[in-house]
Amino acid sequence: MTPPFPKTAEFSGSLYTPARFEGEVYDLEVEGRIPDEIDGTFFQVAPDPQYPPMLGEDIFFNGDGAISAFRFKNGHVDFQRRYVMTERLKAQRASRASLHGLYRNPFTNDPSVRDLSNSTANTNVILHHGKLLALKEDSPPYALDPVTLETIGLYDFDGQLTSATFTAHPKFDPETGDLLCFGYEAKGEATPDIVYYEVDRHGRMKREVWIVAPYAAMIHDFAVTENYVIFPLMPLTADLGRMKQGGKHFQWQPGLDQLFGILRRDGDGRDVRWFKAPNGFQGHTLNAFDDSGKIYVDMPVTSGNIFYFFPQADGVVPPPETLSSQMMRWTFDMNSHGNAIEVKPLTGFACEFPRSDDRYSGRQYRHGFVIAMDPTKPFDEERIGPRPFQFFNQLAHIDVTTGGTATWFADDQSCFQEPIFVPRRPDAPEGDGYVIGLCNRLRERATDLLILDAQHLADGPIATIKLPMRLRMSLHGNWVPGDRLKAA
Ligand code: V55
Ligand code: FE
Repeated sequence: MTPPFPKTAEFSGSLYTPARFEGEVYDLEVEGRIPDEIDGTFFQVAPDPQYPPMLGEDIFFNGDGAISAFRFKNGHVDFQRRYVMTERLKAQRASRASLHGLYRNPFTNDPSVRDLSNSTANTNVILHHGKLLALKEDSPPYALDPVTLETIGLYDFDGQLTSATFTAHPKFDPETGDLLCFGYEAKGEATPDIVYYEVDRHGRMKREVWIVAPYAAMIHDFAVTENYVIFPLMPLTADLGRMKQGGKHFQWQPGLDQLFGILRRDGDGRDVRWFKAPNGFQGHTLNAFDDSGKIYVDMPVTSGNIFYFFPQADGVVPPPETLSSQMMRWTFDMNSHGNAIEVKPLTGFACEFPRSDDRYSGRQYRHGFVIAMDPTKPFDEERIGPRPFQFFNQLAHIDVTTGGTATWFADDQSCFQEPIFVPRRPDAPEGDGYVIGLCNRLRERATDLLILDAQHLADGPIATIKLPMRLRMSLHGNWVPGDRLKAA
């Protein structure tokens, strides 16, 4: 018998109660109209634990990866959801119990899974070289069939992957289709080694550059421009000794700066420079570009540790309401000799899960799309309870060239998951298209997929696609145009 999940915030409420659903729904109900020109698949992944945690509690980031596919064609959407059949999920199903301990601490796992991959494959999903890759930053990718969502297995790029790990936030070069990616803790748990790779669209490794960071710490997202690679080293350090004693993989360090390691894309890594900013929490990359030796990285920053589950050494975590957060433009002057960064706000509001028009990835650009939090907007706390972790009540469009913003607030029960931007046509101007994302209705315990016109977000959805079940909070996903899947 599977016991119930714990009643903690990590496993309860409309956003975090595990969904554990696998299956298919043909032709979802739609309110409004889906434009025929939207042709392709929205793939995304949620941490969704198969079993209640072995240790009695666990964090959101440790759930088993479950992939959703929303396939758009001729104004219709078919839905499919399947777990990534990771080694750890297979072992759990065989023993009908969780066998894994703390997040990214294999020393706390059941001895029966000691030699298996620890990956949950739960953070992002991309299409590369005809394969769907489910990513977790502590491990190599898992490859899946993009049509059936069947798991093929761990993928080491046909033996070319020399790193123990692979990022969940790779980029694509918009001109070549090359996969631009990295691994940190690349020589094993808590090592300070970082490797940068470029893999062409035929799966051939074109570039491999190794560097060593000042210390082992989380590098969750990164940025690549035409000429540079930027690694944000967060003040969340890893320590092998602590892990061996059964402690957490990461610990927040209030005394450390935010570091940014910058190297030339075509160099050998010996030119790496570490820029620094005061202690804070670097978020996800909206986009980045370089121009005449200056590098511009658009990335939100929070004033302190938002990962309450990775506290500092004395156990302290700041109450979330004491933290402030903004989208920032970080400017690095490669012609300078110092290590200072110019940091200037792009928004006045807290936002995360930023997306841009991927056809402009790493290039000068204008349009950003985020989910945002406006604490002054109404929320039905009486019936829903307090706002959960990662609660965002608005969708927002940011024009990074003018600072102009447009927002859409749904109502007092709704919150958004990370959206994607889908161009209206392959040759449409930048930002002309649709913003598509999941919206959780916390009071109704329901989930809808919404489509908005990217240039008219404030008008609200042009289509609301109804799911006949509630989906759990997810992380990242991507759009794959229909012709790319056929070609695969
Ligand atoms: C993040 C998420 C992760 C992880 C490390 O959002 C960082 C940041 C879902 O797992 O393993
Ligand atoms: Fe992420």
